[in-house]
Amino acid sequence: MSVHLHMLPPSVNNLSVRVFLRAAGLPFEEENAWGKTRSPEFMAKIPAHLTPAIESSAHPRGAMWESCAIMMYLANAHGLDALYPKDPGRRALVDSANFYLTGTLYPLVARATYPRLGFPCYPGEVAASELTTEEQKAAARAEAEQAIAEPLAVFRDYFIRDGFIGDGDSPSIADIRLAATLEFLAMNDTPLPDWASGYLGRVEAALGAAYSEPAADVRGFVAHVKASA
Ligand SMILES: N[C@@H](CCC(=O)N[C@@H](CS)C(=O)NCC(=O)O)C(=O)O
Repeated sequence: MSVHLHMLPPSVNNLSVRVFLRAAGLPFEEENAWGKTRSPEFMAKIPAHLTPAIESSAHPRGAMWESCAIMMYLANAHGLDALYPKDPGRRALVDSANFYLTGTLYPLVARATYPRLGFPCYPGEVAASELTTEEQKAAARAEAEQAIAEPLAVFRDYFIRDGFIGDGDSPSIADIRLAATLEFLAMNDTPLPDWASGYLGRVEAALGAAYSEPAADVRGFVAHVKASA
């Protein structure tokens, strides 16, 4: 049964699931959701109006969203233990890394990069507020960029060490999620640390075209934005 993926090509949240589907070898088709996420048809299925989102007749609601949850669901449904280890300890590392990414690292990445990418920022954040000056917005963006170093070092020292997240021989869903996220750090003034470039290269080499092909959409978008800045 084929998975129908609603996705936005320049997004790293979406890149995670696009890489996962290719690495998993599952049958899928992709639909570009640009301009559609707030339509009544889309919101009837996916009320959070978020991508990545999948439609699957096997799912109790027929559709779901959240990149990490989608990867966990499909890996569970198809017994993809190499991508999502069954051993409780190794799975705990993967889950912890994914929760830490979405709860701690990604909000900083979004605050640092979305203003430059031209992506909408979340209500209540400095970049989205009409109450702050351009200087204040730029200072807040720079603060977020600086704060990324700490969670990144946690990924290096605790989760990754010299291998992959979950201590397997090949990338897990948490490596896919982190590698995709690192793609947006090219928007920052701070260069990606050498270890992180090495790690990204390791994940990409292990996944091959499953990573490189969809990553080209993000990289092309980032290059375009940087060239137009
Ligand atoms: N935590 C979510 C974030 C999803 C998200 O923010 N999706 C954005 C694109 S990056 C989106 O689809 N926005 C469309 C909208 O809000 O209408 C995940 O990891 O999947």
